[in-house]
Amino acid sequence: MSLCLVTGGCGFIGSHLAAALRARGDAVRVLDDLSTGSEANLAPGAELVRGDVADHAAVRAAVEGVDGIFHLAAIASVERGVQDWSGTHRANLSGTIAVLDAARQRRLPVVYASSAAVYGEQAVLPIAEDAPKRPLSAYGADKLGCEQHALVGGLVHGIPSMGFRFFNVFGPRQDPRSPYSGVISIFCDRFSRGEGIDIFGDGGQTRDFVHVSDVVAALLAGMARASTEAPVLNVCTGRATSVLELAETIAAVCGVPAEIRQRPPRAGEIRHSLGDATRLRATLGLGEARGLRAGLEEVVAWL
Ligand code: NAD
Ligand code: UD2
Repeated sequence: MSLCLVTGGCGFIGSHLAAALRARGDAVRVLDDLSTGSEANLAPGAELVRGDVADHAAVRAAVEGVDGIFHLAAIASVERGVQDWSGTHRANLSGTIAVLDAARQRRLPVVYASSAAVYGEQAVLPIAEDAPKRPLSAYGADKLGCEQHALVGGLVHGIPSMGFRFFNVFGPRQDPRSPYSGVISIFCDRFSRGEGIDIFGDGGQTRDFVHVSDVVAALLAGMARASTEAPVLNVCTGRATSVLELAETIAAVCGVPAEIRQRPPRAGEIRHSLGDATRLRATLGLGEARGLRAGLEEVVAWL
């Protein structure tokens, strides 16, 4: 049994990870400022340290006695990076540097969340890890910065790491009431309450929606593969779904007509995002990702 630190462990993905770690018998310490996460999400038996991941003293104290770090704390929204450039930078990039800095003395392995947002718009789909990185948002630029600092951490300080570029993650416990939340949680919430939804643009934009259980499987497997070469893998399904198709499927799951209002497109919005999962599966030995429809039914049942 080991002790793992999970930053952002009261959030959507972090809470599922913490629960999986507890279920396999690990001790878990969570560092979270509860800004978007909630104490109700804390995995049973996990210890909560309330603090800011960009506060070096708080992070240094939180890593005491731990065997490995899963770093998920961030302001997880492209839109919030548009509204609050400096504030999101502090949490998303300075927070990651604080984690790496705290890991360096004992060379603790760090598994951390990057994002498909590092790729920006790509001409060639699906997107493999070696594709050029052209972030179109502050959020994507900071996530790319996390990857570069992890590389420096390996080269200069001998810190083993593994980064994961999550595509669009969905599942239970993704907060549906925040305007910055993921599209699936918003659409499921609105349709299940008999309300209409807003689609930004024509709805022809596509995303690769990956279930949180597949993300947790990758994170768990990634800890054993952390290395000073700072590898980074996509976490995706290799299946594209348009936002319009998604809305119609969720309406069908909820048994309501799809009432859709078309809104102007979001500024700087990526049109198509589809990941290549070949390297993920080959490196970590993971199977086929979970299907979208079954995952949507689970989210609607959870609400
Ligand atoms: P979330 O908002 O549910 O969870 C983030 C957690 O971090 C919350 O509990 C929040 O309170 C905490 N937090 C935020 N700022 C903090 C700070 N300064 N100090 C301490 N704690 C802080 O988001 P999520 O969807 O679970 O995202 C987890 C990670 O995965 C993030 O790094 C995010 O950027 C990344 N990611 C998410 C997605 C997705 O589709 N959800 C996709 C790509 C990458
Ligand atoms: C980006 C990242 C993702 C993750 C996430 C964190 C890409 C391709 N993906 O997701 O990896 O880091 O940011 O926030 O960079 N939409 C509507 N109506 C709504 C809400 C959303 O039409 O009410 C559309 C939105 O315009 C977009 C799609 O749904 O085309 C997905 O939006 P999102 O906010 O769930 O995530 P996205 O793609 O910005």
